[in-house]
Amino acid sequence: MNKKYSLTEQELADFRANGYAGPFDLYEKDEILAKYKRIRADLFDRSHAAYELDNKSVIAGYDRHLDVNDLTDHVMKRQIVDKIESILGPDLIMWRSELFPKYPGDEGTDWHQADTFAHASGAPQVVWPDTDFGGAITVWTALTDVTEENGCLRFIPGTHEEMFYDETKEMKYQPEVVNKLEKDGVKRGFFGYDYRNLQKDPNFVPDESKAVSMTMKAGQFVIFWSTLMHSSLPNITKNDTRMAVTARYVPSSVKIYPDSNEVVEYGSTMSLEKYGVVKVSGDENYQHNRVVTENLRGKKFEASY
Ligand SMILES: O=C(O)CCC(=O)C(=O)O
Ligand SMILES: [Fe+2]
Repeated sequence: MNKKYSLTEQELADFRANGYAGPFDLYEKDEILAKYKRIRADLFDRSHAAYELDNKSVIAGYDRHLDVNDLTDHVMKRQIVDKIESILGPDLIMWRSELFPKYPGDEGTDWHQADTFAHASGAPQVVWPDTDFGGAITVWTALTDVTEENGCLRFIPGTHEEMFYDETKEMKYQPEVVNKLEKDGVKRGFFGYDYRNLQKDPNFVPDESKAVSMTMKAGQFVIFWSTLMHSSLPNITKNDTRMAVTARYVPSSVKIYPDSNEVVEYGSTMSLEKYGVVKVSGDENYQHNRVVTENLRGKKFEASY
């Protein structure tokens, strides 16, 4: 069905070939500035957050759409959801959001792909019904301007249909290596893991000559398959923090965290007691996921423009 913000035929064809689409405009400059200010303030207040964690954990940035009202609205925006529908069809859930800050001096995010998202916890978090190759559509929204200097995303177009990593291999969590690892003279790691440990072929080297930089204005978003080879550059600025929020979408038929009550990764344990997926469009007639219709402050998940 053609919705107001659907991908055009050409955009869809390009998305299928490249594994990503965008950047697209979502928020005006003044709007995103005001929103980012509110979000930043609200993030400090964990009184209604889904997970009890110390603030230092990477996963403290998970699923704040479940308690930060601006993020609750954000994940439901039709400018985003119409485009995801063009790719995945009408019945959609959003299962995970994450905040991705890169502060001045922070390492880049090393090259990776995510299919089942088992990479850090060891247990599949995303299980498609009829295929053992799934992943999620990630929408990465810039809350600040994003440049090559402050840590923009990088993609290797067309790599989304073959996994170069085996997420069932183990990686050891070593928070002490954050900002310490270098690869080819570039500071990059994976939030306390070394993603290279998951390579199927230990000699595999991503072909960075084909990589493209996603420089973006605050308020824009890009869409990509989580199975696309992606990374980000280090933030080499002195005082320019880059901040992004991702939201991850799959068809309603996909099982999220099957048979799990908690998730252990990045050195923390999160209980799924308050967790639920968000129905963003169409029907959710499956019984396999707990679905939430409002956030933990009582604000409804409602479609809006
Ligand atoms: O923002 C980053 O540095 C990494 C983002 C990422 O890996 C993702 O959204 O899946
Ligand atoms: Fe990623």
